[in-house]
Amino acid sequence: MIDIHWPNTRFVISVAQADQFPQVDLPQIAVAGHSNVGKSSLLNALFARKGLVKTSKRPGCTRLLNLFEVDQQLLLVDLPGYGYARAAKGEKNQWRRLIERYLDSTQVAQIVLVLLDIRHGPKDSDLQLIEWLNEGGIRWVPVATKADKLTGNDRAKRLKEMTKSLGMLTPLATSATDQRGIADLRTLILHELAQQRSRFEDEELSF
Ligand SMILES: Nc1nc2c(ncn2[C@@H]2O[C@H](COP(=O)(O)OP(=O)(O)OP(=O)(O)O)[C@@H](O)[C@H]2O)c(=O)[nH]1
Ligand SMILES: [Mg+2]
Repeated sequence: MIDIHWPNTRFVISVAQADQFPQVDLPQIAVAGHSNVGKSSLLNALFARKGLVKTSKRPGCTRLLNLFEVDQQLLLVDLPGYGYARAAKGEKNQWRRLIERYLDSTQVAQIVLVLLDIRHGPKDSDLQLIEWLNEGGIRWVPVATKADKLTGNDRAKRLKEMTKSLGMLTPLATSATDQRGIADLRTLILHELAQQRSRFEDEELSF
């Protein structure tokens, strides 16, 4: 099992265009989801580094892909949020193209954390993303955010509903505010990476 010291994270680069992606030979975890769902906050919680990733009350804060290298072993990618109602249509398409080009760009193990607000998700745009990830054969894992906003009963009820609409996949409930689920998310990421790695090794062996 890989061991990662999460606070040993450094910001690498912000990318506005697909041709600026650096060649990085590390497994990559991308964080995707609606604008304001809590992507940047969740990354700060994961890194245990307050303020390393910029967050905002205003939706549409993250408009570039921001790349973070964790303990020289992993690349975490903060993707721009989608579904931001006030963005111009042209700009929305540009975001989508950028995200798609990023996801197409790498050959190494890649997992997308699909973030869903525990109170509302998944919306149509989330389901579209999931469909597209499935079509592209990209591994994704659902993560519910802002779990501190609900009490125990409501949380369980919402998770059950989300599980149904995701085709019986249960999201991991997390909160960047009270740290719920953050340790589990770290474990989940390491587990996924170990699985991806052995899958890659199997594929290489079969050539
Ligand atoms: N209560 C609560 N609020 C949260 C949590 N995570 C994020 N927020 C708040 O939600 C707002 C948006 O958080 P961000 O992390 O900037 O969201 P984002 O998905 O990165 O947004 P964009 O960059 O605009 O796509 C901020 O006001 C955060 O303080 C959480 O776990 N609990
Ligand atoms: Mg953000």
